[in-house]
Amino acid sequence: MSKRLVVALSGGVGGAKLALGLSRVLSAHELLVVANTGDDFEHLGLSISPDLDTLTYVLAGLDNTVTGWGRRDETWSFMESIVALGGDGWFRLGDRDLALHVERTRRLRLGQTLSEVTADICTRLGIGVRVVPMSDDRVRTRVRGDAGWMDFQDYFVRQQCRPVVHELTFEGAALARPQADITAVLRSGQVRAVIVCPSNPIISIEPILAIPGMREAIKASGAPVVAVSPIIGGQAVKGPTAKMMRELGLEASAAGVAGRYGDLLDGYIIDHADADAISKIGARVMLAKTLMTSLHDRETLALVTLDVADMLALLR
Ligand code: FO1
Repeated sequence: MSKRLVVALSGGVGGAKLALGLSRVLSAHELLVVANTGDDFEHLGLSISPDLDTLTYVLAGLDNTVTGWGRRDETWSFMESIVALGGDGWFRLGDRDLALHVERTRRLRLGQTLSEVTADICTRLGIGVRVVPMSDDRVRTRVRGDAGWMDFQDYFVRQQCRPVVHELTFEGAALARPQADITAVLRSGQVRAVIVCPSNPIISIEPILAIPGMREAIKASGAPVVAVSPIIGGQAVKGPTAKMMRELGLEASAAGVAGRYGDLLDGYIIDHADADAISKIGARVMLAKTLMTSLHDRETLALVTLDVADMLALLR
């Protein structure tokens, strides 16, 4: 039985870069991308799934490479008008991006699952790779600051990550079930590797792992689990990862991230800048260029993750 399937766990911007690299070095049917949905929220009456959308746009080549989220070649007439009418303008929805949220909201209200809506949108955008939400059940990341609990996007976008984070919770995770394709693939006996993309471990990867049965299913798959550190030289490539980890009393370093994943990891890929961290990491460590600025970087790092997984499989 050939072990060809690769499962990638991803949040938004950083993870999507490696997901794109994997999609370009694997056949479409070999890759299943699992998206965090803890960032999802209802806004302006719309059901918005930011990490699913970032992954979709990146895999479709429609992403805004400057912001890392939303679509390129956008216009903003809707936002101008909604603000003029007294609506919220802090979460920027481009006119083309808006269509996706309106159409997803309509279909969800008809009773379709988030998986069904996502699969059809990916097909229509010409994406061959499978992109699935971590669960079709509702999970919402909430953040506790000095002023109390906040919804994730309020903290992340409206308040631009300024509040000091004391605690996080993934509301609904305890009752959520892993999305059906994830369970099926992990049980197939055909998984070559599980890749933890370089997303924020706290807000993008841990919601996925918080779903009952998810960690167990990953470990039971028999596939090597390889993560790429989202922190290079003590700094997150983008976003509040280091700040959040420090505020939560965690070590904001490549080794600190590995510590968060614990015994889940078989392999861990860190940047040459963090070579001193090797002695503090339990998993087998590979040094690589983990900063992805070009498409070639994305593909090269994707190949490194697969080579590390294949090597670990041989050592088993
Ligand atoms: N992030 C921002 O910092 N500002 C925004 O106005 C914003 C709008 C937005 C619209 C659609 C979408 O899919 C994502 C958007 N994001 C925005 C990013 C989003 O908040 C984050 O990517 C994730 O939630 C965290 O990874």
